[in-house]
Amino acid sequence: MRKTIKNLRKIVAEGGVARVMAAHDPLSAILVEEAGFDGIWASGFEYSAAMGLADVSLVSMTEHLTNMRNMADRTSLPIIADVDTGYGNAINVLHTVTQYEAGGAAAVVIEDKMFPKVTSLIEGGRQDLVSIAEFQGKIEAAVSAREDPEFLIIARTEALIAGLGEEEALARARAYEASGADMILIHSKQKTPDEIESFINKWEGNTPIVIVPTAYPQMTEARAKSLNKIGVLIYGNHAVRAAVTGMKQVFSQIINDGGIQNADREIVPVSEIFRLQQMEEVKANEKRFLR
Ligand code: SPV
Ligand code: MG
Repeated sequence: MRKTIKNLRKIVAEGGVARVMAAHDPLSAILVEEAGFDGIWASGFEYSAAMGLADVSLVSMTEHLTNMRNMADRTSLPIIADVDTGYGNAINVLHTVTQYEAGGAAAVVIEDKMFPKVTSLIEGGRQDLVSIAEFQGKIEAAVSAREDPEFLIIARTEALIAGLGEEEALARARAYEASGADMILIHSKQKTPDEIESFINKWEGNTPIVIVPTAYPQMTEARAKSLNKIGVLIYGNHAVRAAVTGMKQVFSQIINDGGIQNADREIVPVSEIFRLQQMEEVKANEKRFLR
């Protein structure tokens, strides 16, 4: 497994809650690292959005993997790769896990939706899940495909998203833990943390819980920690939303001002982009090697 400056398993084993921020390209991944997060979420939603596409299994495994690999090349934080359904059945999962581990990920999240999937937070989305037995086969395939036992297999149940209720969510989580998942991601689109807190309070398994509190922002890190069972908190789409916010603001200012005279003062200087591109290193290498 690729060497990283933080270790998600260790943070969780020591009773911490790992804070993981979404990224959609290597530049946003670099900014995640510089900000001080514990890991990078190679989000399918963010990458789809960056491609101008809906998050409904339109981007291929190869595209998402290449983007994740580029992030791994440019950063040193652990990357949790969002591999959606694993891009097909358990046979596809074998290949997916092998490729993402070799590509530099520290973990994969595989969800129990049917391929092709529909993004979770959309109102009235078609949310079809595979059977518990089929998904257990996929988790077992993921566990058997990893080379390094430290590589994390995170099983994600969409039972609450699909409106199947807490009993079904708990039954699925228990079954996925029994199949060898290292952590369980439970997702909810309720506007308050109640649904997730109720699930977590009833969870009696040993595997830590992962949440993505996009829909219920009242779930602060302190509140997550107080529940005692959450190991990883994923900020699922805040990089792409911040990017859209920033670009909209600056683009409209330039249109309204008829030029860049005001916007120029409000955005980072070009020198900051040079720094992120490590131009100093390029210059040093030029001095050293160009003859
Ligand atoms: C993603 O970021 O791609 C996720 C989280 O899977 S969500 O979009 O909320 O389903
Ligand atoms: Mg996703």
